[in-house]
Amino acid sequence: RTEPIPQPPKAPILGNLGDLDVKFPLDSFVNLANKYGSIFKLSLPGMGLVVVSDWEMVHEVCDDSRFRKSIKGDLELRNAANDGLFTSTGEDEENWGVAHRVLMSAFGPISIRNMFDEMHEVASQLALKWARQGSHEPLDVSGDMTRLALDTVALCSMGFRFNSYYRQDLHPFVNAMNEVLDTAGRRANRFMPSVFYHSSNRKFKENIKLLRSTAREVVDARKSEEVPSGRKDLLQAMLAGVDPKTGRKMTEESIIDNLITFLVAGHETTAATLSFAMYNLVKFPEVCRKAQEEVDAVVGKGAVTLEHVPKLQYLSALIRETLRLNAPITAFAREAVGDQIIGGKYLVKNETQIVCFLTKSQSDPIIWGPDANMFKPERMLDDNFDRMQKKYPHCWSPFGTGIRACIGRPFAWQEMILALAVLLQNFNFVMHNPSYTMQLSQSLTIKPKNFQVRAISREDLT
Ligand code: MNH
Repeated sequence: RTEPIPQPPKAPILGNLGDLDVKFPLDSFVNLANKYGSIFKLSLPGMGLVVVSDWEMVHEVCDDSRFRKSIKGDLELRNAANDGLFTSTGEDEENWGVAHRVLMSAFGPISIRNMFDEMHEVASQLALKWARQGSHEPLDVSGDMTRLALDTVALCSMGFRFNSYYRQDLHPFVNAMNEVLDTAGRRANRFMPSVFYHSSNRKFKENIKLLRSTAREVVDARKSEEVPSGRKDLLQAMLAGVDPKTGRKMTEESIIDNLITFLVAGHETTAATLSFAMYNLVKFPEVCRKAQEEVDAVVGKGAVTLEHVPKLQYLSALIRETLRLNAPITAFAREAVGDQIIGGKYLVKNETQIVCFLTKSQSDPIIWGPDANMFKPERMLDDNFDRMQKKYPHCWSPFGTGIRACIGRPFAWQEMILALAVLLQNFNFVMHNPSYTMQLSQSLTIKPKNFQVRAISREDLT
């Protein structure tokens, strides 16, 4: 026997559109989950949506034999990145498989370690900028973390320098990318015939053209190097790699799709996580003190090195806890493969989109206890973390799940630990406006809005 999935009352034609604030959907989803429980459905023009938000249901929907990633929500972004890793439908597209297998080792531990020096260089640029602002100047955390993440991913993946800390305006590529992301987000929420959006459509296409031509120039320049640079980056791996399964190499189009994908998938997510981590550090002085003690003990006064990274375990726990409570990608989407019954009694039809809502599921009190909503890095120290992951698989899944999980996780991890270590080593931080309460902006990810700190140098910069 099945039961109907709870659903708010529907309006004619628009269905449940009125239940969503399309500019800032996160609050609407939290409110709906609080009201309707751990599973509810919405009918929107042209699509239906099931939202699950406790551990048990999320865990069930992560079963790759009954469900798969859905890209229904990313179709607009697919205009820019085509069948690149993030926006591909998956194993049914040959380019996904070839790119996945070629890139798995390029994103593996050895390659990531080779990127340490370039990551360090960008982190040092940030520290230098903040030192030069002096201790009275309010610093725009999300903005400067975005510069860090963008410059890092462009430099490490293809040797391209945006030099975001050395310019007032944004690099034209970055502008175009932001506009594409913004437009893609808004287009996904459009329910009027497309003729209403003519001029924005033209701009959208022009921006995508600029993204592709810039990426193509980088690829061409690499291919025609007179003196080989010897770089061992992601671009190099994509140009040289042969897929062991098909014997195929990645096509030039697929390489361009994936370069754009890395920039898009690799910058906002990492920048948002670092911004939330900074917020948690200034909000919880005790946590900040422990983190700083660890950095002082492990790193001391010299430069942060590769060897320090795995030893900074409290920092790791702090980032994990940040990703639990402030997952920058607030949900990932799955779809049923064939009709499925979930929760023992709810029927979801073939290809129905099911959204795993991390903002709620990762603070499920059944898993995390009565203090589930509190920020406590201690619960994320290695032993605890491993035990929780084993006992409740998917209870912490800010990087997605299964074969379509984030390929950039080790990259992001090294980059984030390094950046926080450099910052904590060099500065004490205070909230610029002590009465600031967290506000969020939402696009592909959520990020703190108008969050400013002041950075007081601990000593001369190392
Ligand atoms: Mn990342 C997929 C989160 C950093 C490149 N990433 C995903 C997914 C999540 C995610 C969630 C799965 C989305 C889905 O199921 O629809 N990613 C993150 C977070 C961070 C992050 C929280 C940082 C913190 N990601 C990065 C970085 C890169 C990157 C850095 C690249 C340099 N991510 C990807 C790619 C995919 C992905 C590529 C798609 C992989 C695939 O489907 O094959």
